[in-house]
Amino acid sequence: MSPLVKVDVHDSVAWVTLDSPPVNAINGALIDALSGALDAQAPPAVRAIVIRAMPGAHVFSAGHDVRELPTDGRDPLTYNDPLRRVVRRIETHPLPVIAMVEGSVWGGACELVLACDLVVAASEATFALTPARLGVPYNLSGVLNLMKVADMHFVKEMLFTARPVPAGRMAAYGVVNAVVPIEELEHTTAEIGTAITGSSPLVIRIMKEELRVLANAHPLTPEAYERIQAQRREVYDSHDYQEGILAFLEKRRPVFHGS
Ligand code: YXS
Repeated sequence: MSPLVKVDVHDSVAWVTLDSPPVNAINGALIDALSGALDAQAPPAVRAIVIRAMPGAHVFSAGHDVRELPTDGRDPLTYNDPLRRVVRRIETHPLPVIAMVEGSVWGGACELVLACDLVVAASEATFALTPARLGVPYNLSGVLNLMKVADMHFVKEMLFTARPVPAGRMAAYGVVNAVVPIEELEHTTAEIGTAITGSSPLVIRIMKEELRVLANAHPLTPEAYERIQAQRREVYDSHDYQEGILAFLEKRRPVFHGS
């Protein structure tokens, strides 16, 4: 298995550990390794999957690798972008996927975590949706994925402020299933995994797919889709988009002009 991802199977639960220092930035190499690890898990040997960072991680994942965001006028979040690919892989995987979170989760990594079927977080964990801080026009399916797990006002607060939100508040809004002290994190996650392994994998597989299909059942006219895409292009063709990426790479606050 790639050194970027480690897999250990205990009691029919596959523990998939992200190990791409320093911050598990979501890039092509990490997503290829993670997708390969997910594809290798199947019943009867495995009945549930846990995605985690290395024990003691201060950063679960810093989100999309900013250095892989295009600056030549291409859409930064297209269908085949690594982040989009791994979110779909998690959503369509026949096994339940549990995100076990310690440390801070940033940007697209929040969507990766929230695409999992359950989320168990350490008390100190935080979640920050940061596209607005980087000048990145999040894409439709990404925004829908956030709306599927949280109330609209909470999603807008996270997207508009880009501030880290403590795990306890995420749980209060039903986004995180359980928040526990760091020393109980693995045990609590393992208990949930074991409870799942006692159920019919066939029934879980179809219920997971039923929920995915129903949650994605949002009619959208071609005109509405094209209008949104045109607005997104206005953003990734803008000064603000270039400035957001440059400011990050130059380790300074961005100066946005709204154009
Ligand atoms: O300077 P070196 O070479 O040591 O590298 C630094 C950072 O540049 C690098 N790094 C990243 N590289 C690529 N993509 C990233 N997302 C990223 N984040 C960090 O890691 C090295 C250590 O970072 P440093 O010195 O800042 O560490 P720290 O412990 O002080 O702070 C860790 C973070 C994660 C709090 C800090 O690095 C940070 O705020 N990173 C950016 C988090 C973020 O806004 N991510 C969103 C990425 S864009 C995305 O996910 C979507 C496209 S969207 O924006 O739409 O959601």
